[in-house]
Amino acid sequence: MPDELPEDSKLTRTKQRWAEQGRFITGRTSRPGEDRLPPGQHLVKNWPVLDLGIEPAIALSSWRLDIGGEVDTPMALNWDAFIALPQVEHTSDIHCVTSWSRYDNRWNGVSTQELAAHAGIRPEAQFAILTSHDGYTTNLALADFLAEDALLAHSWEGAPLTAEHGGPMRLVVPHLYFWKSPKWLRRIEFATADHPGFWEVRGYHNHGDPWREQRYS
Ligand SMILES: Nc1nc2c(c(=O)[nH]1)N[C@H]1C(S)=C(S)[C@@H](COP(=O)(O)O)O[C@H]1N2
Ligand SMILES: [Mo]
Repeated sequence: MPDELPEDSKLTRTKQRWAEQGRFITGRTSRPGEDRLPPGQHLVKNWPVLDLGIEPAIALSSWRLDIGGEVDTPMALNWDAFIALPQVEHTSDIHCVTSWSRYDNRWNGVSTQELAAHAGIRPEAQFAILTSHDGYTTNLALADFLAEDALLAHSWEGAPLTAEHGGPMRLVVPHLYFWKSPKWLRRIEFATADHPGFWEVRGYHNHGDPWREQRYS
């Protein structure tokens, strides 16, 4: 893991400027179940790649997922231990804050609820603080992390998740904007206090609900 984040790229600076300007805000609200497409979003058929510009190469033999903080059993799962956990399949929509959405993504992996139970999450835990191999960070309230359809995904559409989309494993939290779904997940820290992540300190909303257009803070 890099000690420091990379210099903000041109794309990062552009997205930060959009946050300052309130780009893509429509002021409309809609509800899941009524409209499938959240306000200000447009549908794409392809799958854009968005990240800090670093694509870590992670061999399965050296892959580890650290789970720490407010848990009974801090652990460093290796790939075999991760894959041995009970598996789930969820199909969900992606909503990126830069205004594209993509329907019907079929994910396979381990549910966040399963993982939390495996580590023995303590009642003091209120937040999940996530750190990735490229230095990216993001933060989730525990209830969002533990959403029914949230999972640590290793496969998409029946095939291993490609490196550009976060393989070997990324988090998927479908009910929030996609910046809350870290690629190349390295560490989950269950914390009593919130720690805003990479985009949250650069003007993005702390919660990120697409149905309420929580794009920027
Ligand atoms: N590790 C990591 N995860 C990340 C990012 C990143 O830069 N690094 N970018 C986030 C953002 S802003 C988006 S929109 C999605 C993009 O995921 P995709 O490239 O698979 O479409 O990843 C999110 N997770
Ligand atoms: Mo994004």
